[in-house]
Amino acid sequence: MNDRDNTIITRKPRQALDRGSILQDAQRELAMPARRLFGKQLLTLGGLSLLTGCSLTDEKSVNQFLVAVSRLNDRAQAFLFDPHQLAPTYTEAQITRPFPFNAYYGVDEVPHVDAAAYRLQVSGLVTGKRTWTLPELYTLPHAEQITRHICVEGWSAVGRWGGTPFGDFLKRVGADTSAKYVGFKCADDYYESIDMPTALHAQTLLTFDYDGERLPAKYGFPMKLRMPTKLGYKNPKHIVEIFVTNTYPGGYWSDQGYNWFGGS
Ligand SMILES: Nc1nc2c(c(=O)[nH]1)N[C@H]1C(S)=C(S)[C@@H](COP(=O)(O)O)O[C@H]1N2
Ligand SMILES: [Mo]
Repeated sequence: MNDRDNTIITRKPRQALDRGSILQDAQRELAMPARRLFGKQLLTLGGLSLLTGCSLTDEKSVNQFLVAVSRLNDRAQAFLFDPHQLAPTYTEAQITRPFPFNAYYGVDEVPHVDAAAYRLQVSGLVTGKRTWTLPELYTLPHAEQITRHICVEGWSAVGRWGGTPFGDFLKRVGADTSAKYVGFKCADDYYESIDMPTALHAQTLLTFDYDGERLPAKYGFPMKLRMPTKLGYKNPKHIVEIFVTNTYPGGYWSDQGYNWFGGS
């Protein structure tokens, strides 16, 4: 057998093996204790889809992706994050109806936030520490997105959210955008935090609307942070406080030691 034949024979398997060994390396890295990692950021959908070779554009690729992700632990290194990578967007016809509800409790226990009494607290490393009423928030510049929400419990769905670009909001409140984290407290016992590059990502929206209507209680009234570059549980609903910090704030699921699939 000459060299040329050999090359032809091994080309495909070698590509397959490369992906396998990349995933194996990632798995090793991810299994390391969080304190040894560079930062405490969660592996992003973009990073994971690169590792798994899945495009995340339809049910089949998302399902393949979820299977691949199930082998990974839940911490990752910051280099896997590409702040310029955009998540796929969809058409109105591709919206999943009805859009699924999910929380750590049943739909009959959804918190009902009183619109008139509601105040959003903005705190931490911001020059504009203050509270916001809903009418004030509704006057902010508006953007819409139709994107896929991917839940680690094994489902994904396309939805349409409307709200204000979160990066612009952070700049408006004088956030220190060189800080590491943005944390969220919710009207239930949920809390989450995200890295600043994700907070400033072009598709990260502070949403007040779902499918052209005010966000209903089950989808997070009065607001849900929508990040198509992050898995479902990173998207806090019923937000009551937003704070900017350099101290890792954790999150409802990650603090219980759950990995990306461990929640239920
Ligand atoms: N406040 C709050 N936000 C939350 C949750 C929650 O239990 N409480 N669950 C998360 C999870 S795991 C998912 S999949 C999505 C579900 O959002 P949906 O009900 O709009 O589908 O909300 C996320 N944000
Ligand atoms: Mo989820």
